[in-house]
Parts: sequence; structure tokens; C-alpha cells
Amino acid sequence: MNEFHKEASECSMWTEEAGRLIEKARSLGISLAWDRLEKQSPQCNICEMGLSCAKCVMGPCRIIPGLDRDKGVCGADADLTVARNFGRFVAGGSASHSDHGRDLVEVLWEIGEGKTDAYAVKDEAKLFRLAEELGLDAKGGVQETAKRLAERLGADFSSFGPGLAFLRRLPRARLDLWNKLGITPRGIDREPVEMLHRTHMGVDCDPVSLCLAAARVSLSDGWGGSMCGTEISDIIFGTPKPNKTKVNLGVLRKDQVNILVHGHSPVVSEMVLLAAADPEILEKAREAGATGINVCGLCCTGNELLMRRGIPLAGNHMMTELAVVTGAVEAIIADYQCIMPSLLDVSRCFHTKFISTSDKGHFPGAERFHFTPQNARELARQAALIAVLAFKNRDQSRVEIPVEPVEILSGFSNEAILEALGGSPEPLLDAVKKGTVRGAVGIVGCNNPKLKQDHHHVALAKELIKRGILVLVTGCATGAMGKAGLLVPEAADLASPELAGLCRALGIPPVLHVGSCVDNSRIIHLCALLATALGVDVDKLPVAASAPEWYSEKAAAIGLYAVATGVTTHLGLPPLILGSPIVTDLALNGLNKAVGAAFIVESDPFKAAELLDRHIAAKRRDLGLAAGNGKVAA
Ligand code: XCC
Ligand code: SF4
Repeated sequence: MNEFHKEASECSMWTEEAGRLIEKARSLGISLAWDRLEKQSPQCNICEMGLSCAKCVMGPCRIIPGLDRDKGVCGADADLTVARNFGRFVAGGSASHSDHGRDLVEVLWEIGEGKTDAYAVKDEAKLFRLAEELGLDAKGGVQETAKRLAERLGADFSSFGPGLAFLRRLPRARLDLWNKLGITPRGIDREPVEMLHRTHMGVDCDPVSLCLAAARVSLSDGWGGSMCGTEISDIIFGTPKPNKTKVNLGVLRKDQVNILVHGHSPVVSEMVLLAAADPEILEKAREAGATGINVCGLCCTGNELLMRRGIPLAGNHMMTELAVVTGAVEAIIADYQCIMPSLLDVSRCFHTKFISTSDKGHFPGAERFHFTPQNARELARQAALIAVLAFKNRDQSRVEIPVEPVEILSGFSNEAILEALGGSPEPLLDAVKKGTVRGAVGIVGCNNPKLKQDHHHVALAKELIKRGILVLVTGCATGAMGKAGLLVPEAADLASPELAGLCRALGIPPVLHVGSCVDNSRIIHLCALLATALGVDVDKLPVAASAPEWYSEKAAAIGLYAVATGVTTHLGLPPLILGSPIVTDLALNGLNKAVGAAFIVESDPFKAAELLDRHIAAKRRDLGLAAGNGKVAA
């Protein structure tokens, strides 16, 4: 055991499930993210501060104020360098979500054109509802309306469209504020592209202007690309409704062909589900000695299937390598984002086949299937067959499934939440006004090997519900909450008496799973609905967001669009901005003046809960609402 492992296990850095498989990996000489983090440590302090720049070959430069290296060759100082880096960071995250959203718009368009028999509109009511909401002619048939909607949303990606369709969901005051600040997003593709331009040497040299532009980029994601992803996925694959399912590696089956779908887009994984239910392929699985085919999810693809189909979630970000280490996985079918390149190395140590499905995501050594709406059905069959054949090579003596699965309730789309509460925002608002629900916090995002696994998510959620604050959860935070038993109605026992009473009356958990990371758009939409019903701007609501264990560019984009929408956001780790006094002050304070919300950085989840509680208490006071029940911050 090396020093890092020793230290980590002494402070139980991992969940029990992970710990056992880490032992196994170590005995097999398999390197995991934690091992590589150790080898990378100590990490570069200058990069950590956001002070290194490699945007041109007069550099690369490291800005070290005080060491007579306070400017890069071009003259960029610490503030400018940090702002340029941060702008590109946010652009990377926004582009990822939005390009995912585009894939859904394209599939809807193909449905409208009658060019695919693999996909169809599942939620026709939502298709027509959305078309009407966006002011489109919704009097035609399904196909015609699908095409019209796809073309309308497709136009939002361009610079010359009529303006982002979903902005109409915002309270007028928020839109006026954005217009005044010049941060209303103009085109989903335009904003990240413009950020690449602005941050080229010698374009935007004002750190404040760059930060505002970063906010505009993030809004093109939250109110653009991500919202397209969510809404169109609902139309094509069905709007989620509460459903019972299971999480953790215990969902893998010793007696079945296990297929893990990994990545973010539901476009491929939904076809894999169909293929796994195909009688011919099931027959082949039986011939190979398996009793069936078990499709489970990882990361956000997993969240998509969990929400809509009740497909079990095998694990979140930091469990992906370990899922393969169980030795029970026949195939990983991956689309894009958050798929560690190391998964190929780990797969090679077992009989596991790695299948890549997106033309955007190439993994050298993988079986490569480039899915399109035309070939999706057939390719999904072929991929499932590869998994079935791999089952014959499984060595059952190497299989270790370390835990029993845990039950969860998933599927809380806004439609489902509002329906559970009587069909409109009013009952939820009444509960907030009375203080039965003191407020709400969206806990979102990733895991990070730098932090004690899942602990920050779970500790924060428990503290919040105890204080009468409803929690909404998305992305990789979901696996953590599920494993901790927080996603079942019985978790009401851990909530304040009033919140518990409401949960029991409705049969819902105090921590509601609302989807994948693009589905954070559901949360901002819900905030906008509540603010509008209350006749205030979003920043007046007793709500907040938190990404306690975040790692990715996408998480930074989500945090920034939440803040720019008016939702104060807690981060468990600071972004790479601390080298700039101007950018740091803007993030922690200045944004409050500009958009009525800002970031809170706090690594201790208990302290974070206290800060979020105080924030919510202050918002309630400002609205003239009683403090509400639950443990109330002083
Ligand atoms: Fe990735 Fe979405 Fe983060 Fe998980 S939560 S590690 S971004 S998979 Ni989106
Ligand atoms: Fe250095 Fe400026 Fe080039 Fe960055 S853009 S590498 S700071 S010269």
C-alpha cells in the first residue's frame, strides 16, 4: 500500500463498495484515477491559480506576480490571464452541453422529415404543448409539428435566429437585467465561438468584460443547448414520471450479460435498450450461458435512462473504472463526455469490450460504431451481440460484485413534481410561503478524486433536508444520494418534521432526482415558473444550487448560468481563478450586485449547509415570509 492509499483508506476516502474494488485493482496492478492523481501531485500551483497561459507561441507564459513575472510576453497580467482562461473553460462546458442538445434537435428534425424509423415522438402532448408555448403553428400532425419545432430550435443555434426561444420562460425583470448588462445570449453556437475569439491574444483585454461574456456563454447553454437537450429528449423518449429502480454496482448480474451505457446522450442508449430486449439477441445470450441481458447506466447517460425507463444506475463518475474491475461487464457502450480514456486500459485487463458510438468521441482501440438516426437500430443490435459473445469469455472466478443494490425513486421531471403537488406551481409556492418547505437547493454534478468520495454530496443533502430545505439532485450527485438511501420516501425520516410531513403525504423523498446534467435546465425552468407565479425575479426566491464535488468544464458552465439566472451557487472546490483578485472578487461578491447572486466556495459540507441555510433564511426575510421550520440558521 503506498502512502496515498494508506492515507486515503485511513480517512475512509472511499465508500465501502469502492474500497473493496480498489483493493482488487491494486492486486491486479491496475491504475485508477486516484493512483494517477497521486502521481500528478503536487499539481502545478500556477495552473491551479489560473495563471498559466499557452494561447500563443510567444509563450507559454506563467504569470507570477511579485516575482518580477507579473505579465506574459504580450503584456497580459494576472487578472486578464485568469479571465481569459476562465472564459475558455466555461465555453468548453457550454459547447459540450449545447452540442449534445443539437444532437437531439437533429433527431427530432429527422423524425419530422420521416428519415428515421428508429426514433419517433413518444410524448405527443409535450410536443404540441411546447410548440404552442414557443408560438409555433401546432395545428398540423405530429410529424409536421416535430419538424417545425426542430427548425425553430435549430435556428437558436445560429447567430441570425429570432433569439433564443426559451428566454420567454424568464420573468421580464431578469430579461431586462440581462439586456442592461448585455449578457442576453444571442445564439447557442455564437457565444462559445465568440468567447474563443475574445480570448485570442489582443482582443478583449478587460477581465470584467470577459467575465460578463462568460456569463452570456453559460446562459446560451442553460437557456439554450441544455434546455433543448432536456425538452426534446422528453418529447422523443418520454417525459419522466416517478419510477422505482436501483443503484450501485450491485445492479450488475452474475448470471446475465451486463452492458453498461456511458456518456450523456439518450440517443444511443435508448436503442441499446431495444436491442437488449430483442428475442433473437436474448436467445443468443441464453446460448452463451447467460439468463438474460442486463443494461445498466453510468454517469449522465445512466441518469437519462434512470429518469425515463427506471434502468438501474451502476455508478457515477468515480465508479466507472471500478465497474469494469468487477469483472462482470461484457461491454461498455459509450457516447461522449466524462468517459475516462483509462477505461480502455481497464477493459483490456478483463474480457470487457469497449464500444464507442459517436463520431465526436474516438477511443483508440475501441470497437467503433458511428451511430446515426438511420443506422441506430442495426448498430445497437450489433453492439449488443458483441456483448453477448464477450460473455463466453467471462471468467466467473474473477467476478466480484461487492454490494447489494439500493432502491431509489427517480423520474421527477417538473411535470411530475407539479403533478404530484396538484398540477400547478401554487401548492409548492404555498408550502414555501408557509415554511413547510423553507426553500430548495439543487445539488448537481460530478465526483472528484481529490475529495472523500460521495461524502460532500450526502452530508450536504442530509444537513439541508434536516433544515426543511428540499433538495433536487442531478448528474453524478444522484448515485451518491441513492447509495446513501436519500432517494426513497423513507428518507423523510431524516427531514425536518414539516418537510417530512409533506413528503409522507405525497409519497416522495425529500431529495428528488430530476435528471442528468442537461436537466439542470429543469431546475432553472422551475425557478422561473415559481418566480413568475410569485411576481418576483428569480434572485428573490429562497433557493440555491451546489456542486460539492465538481470537476468538469460543464459544471462551471452550469454554476455560472445558475448564478446569472439569479441562483446563488456553492462550489466545494474553487474554480481555477484564485490568481486574479478582480475575477475572484467578482465571483464571490461583485456578481451579487450585477445579477443578484454569486458563488460561495466552501469545502466543508457542514459549513456549506450553514451558509446556504443563511442565504435561504435571508431570502425568506426579504420576501416577508416567516422563518419556517427546521433548524434555522441564526
Ligand atoms: Fe460528468 Fe454528466 Fe460531472 Fe458526472 S456530473 S462527472 S460532468 S457525468 Ni454531469
Ligand atoms: Fe503569453 Fe500572452 Fe501568448 Fe498567453 S497570449 S502565451 S500570456 S504571450
